[in-house]
Amino acid sequence: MSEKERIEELKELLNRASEAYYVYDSPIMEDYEYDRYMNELIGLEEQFPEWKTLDSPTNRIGGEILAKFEKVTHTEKMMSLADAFSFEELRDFDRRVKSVTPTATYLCELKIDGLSVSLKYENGYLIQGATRGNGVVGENITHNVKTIKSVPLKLKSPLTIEVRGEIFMPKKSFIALNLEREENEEELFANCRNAAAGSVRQLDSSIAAKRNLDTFLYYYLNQDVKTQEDALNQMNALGFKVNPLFKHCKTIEEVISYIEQMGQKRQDLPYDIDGIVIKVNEMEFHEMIGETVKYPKWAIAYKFPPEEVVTELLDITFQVGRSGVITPVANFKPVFVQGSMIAKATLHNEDYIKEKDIRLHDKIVIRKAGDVIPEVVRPILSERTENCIPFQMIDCCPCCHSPLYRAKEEADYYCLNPNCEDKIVNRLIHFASKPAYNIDSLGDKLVKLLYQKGFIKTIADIFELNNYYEELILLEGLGKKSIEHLLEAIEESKKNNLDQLIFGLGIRHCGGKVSKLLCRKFKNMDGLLQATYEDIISIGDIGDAIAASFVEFMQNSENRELISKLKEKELNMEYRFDEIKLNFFTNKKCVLTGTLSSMGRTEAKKLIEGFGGLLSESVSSKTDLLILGDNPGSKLDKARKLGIYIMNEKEFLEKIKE
Ligand code: 3BA
Repeated sequence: MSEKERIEELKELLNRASEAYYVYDSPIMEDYEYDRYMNELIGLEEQFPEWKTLDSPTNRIGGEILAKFEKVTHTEKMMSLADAFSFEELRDFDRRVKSVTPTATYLCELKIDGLSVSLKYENGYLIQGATRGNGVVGENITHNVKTIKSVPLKLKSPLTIEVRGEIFMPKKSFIALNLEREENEEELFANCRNAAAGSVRQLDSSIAAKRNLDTFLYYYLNQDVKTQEDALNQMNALGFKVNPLFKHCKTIEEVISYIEQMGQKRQDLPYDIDGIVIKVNEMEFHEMIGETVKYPKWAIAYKFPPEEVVTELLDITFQVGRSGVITPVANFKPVFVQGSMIAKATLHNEDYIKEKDIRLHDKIVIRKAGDVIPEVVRPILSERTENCIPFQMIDCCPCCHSPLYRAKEEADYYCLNPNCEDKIVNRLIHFASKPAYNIDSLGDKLVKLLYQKGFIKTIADIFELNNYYEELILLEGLGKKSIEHLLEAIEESKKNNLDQLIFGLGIRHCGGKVSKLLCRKFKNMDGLLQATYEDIISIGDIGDAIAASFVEFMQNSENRELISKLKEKELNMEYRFDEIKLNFFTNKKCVLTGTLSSMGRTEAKKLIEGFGGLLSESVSSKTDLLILGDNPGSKLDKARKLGIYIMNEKEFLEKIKE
């Protein structure tokens, strides 16, 4: 056999083996065998580079590095899907479909929480992979797509076709990736989809190659297939990975029972799904039913309500907040909820636990209601045993052991000891945090370390750290570089606007919004120090409790001393009225639910406030608009009931740019 023939044989063997393993889930070759053939092929291709072809499995190793992403115009617009959040909306969809095509049936598929991709093949060879982009123009990600093991590099027949589907990261791979990133102190991915998107958007394909991405295809373009079910089967026969859990349903009630069934199964699937896609199965009906500019009217995506997961309550621990408030925390067997592994959730306070009668060792239901904070929904009473112990509130601070105090009419217990270490550390952490004084590189862990080593106790001490350079660089785990970076960041932060400082001080009831209002009114620190209760009330938007607590703080001699030290350290004490650019968001009260894929909450808030708008926490009749992120919470229902304008992320990004 010639070397050229051997190369052909090896490619064939290896491609068939990985197809069996990655697409059809039925291995035909041992790992060591695969590795041996692969090494042989690598060697031969090095010797005869002219014989390396597009379908060589060595292409999957990656290594290609782009300077930038090329744009690609899709041959046919990549549409999106209309959403439904209730079975009623599905029945409406069914009525609309049946009014046009009374004999239509439905093909239901899992809605994979990944990112859409289009794959093009010429004479059976993969020639292009592209992201959805805005539907018309996407980005060329061929170099990364080639590294995904379940994507065939060569089809079983020499066809020129396009297929579309989803790239995703399995839950296990996501968890492993985040663990690794945590060890390397890299930023964590919020969920599987962000991890997949982040991997595909790498210019260096050897990164994507290591990320263990996978695919499910569900759209076969311009082919002569009679039904969606046929399309799925044909794609699978060509070598594409197709999710096997699809179901053909004759009626919408059958669709609904499939949805309920899959809702049960969701937790046990090895990948994240966020709903079910329902499509009219008969292709001939698609054109008759038609489409809007955005989405086909023959398909709809049912979105699951926030995922609820059952786990076991192992322990209830207590946290001491910066105000001294004691928060009970549920510690449970780690579970995967909506894209991340969690092991803890707040229990709010004693009353919350007693009302729900949550007991130690209970089986409990956990939910992450769009808004990233997980909560304990309820105990499962049917699974309660004698080993489940009723909750007992503690009476001493878990940190300093001083007796706790609960005010009448209030649900919370407080530690009143001003020297309680947890209180002090959490005050410092709050000050340095992103929404407050935003000192880059002074994160929670470093604050704790600096406190434990005796470098900082008050906020003013942070601004003295530059006097201890020699000592700081000797701290374990920190180098010269990171200390220099920290000191620079602290110096830089002194220019921060005054409302950030006021918020950072951690005055009771005085959040970011109130801090801004106060600064607008009193202009500088001296104005704020002199403000009376009446002055503050006259602003209008600030209530009784806030005004009282603010004045009390500013009159306290220790606090006044702290502020004068900060003045000495030359922190900015003047409020800069940022020039406000007027646009759509000016004077609008906005609320955000769910997570945005393009930015975090803090960033969205900054943008909106930059235009003179407000981003508040909860929906009320005063809310002007709701910005809808992924995995929305109950705010969405409320906004709908109140008839509040709902804006998706795309529209938000467009309006922000105007
Ligand atoms: N089916 C996402 N769009 C989907 C082809 C249509 C469609 C989806 C789907 C429009 C999933 C919108 C973006 C897009 C390819 C357009 C699915 C899933 N069907 N099973 C009906 O699992 N996430 N997404 N992607 N074309």
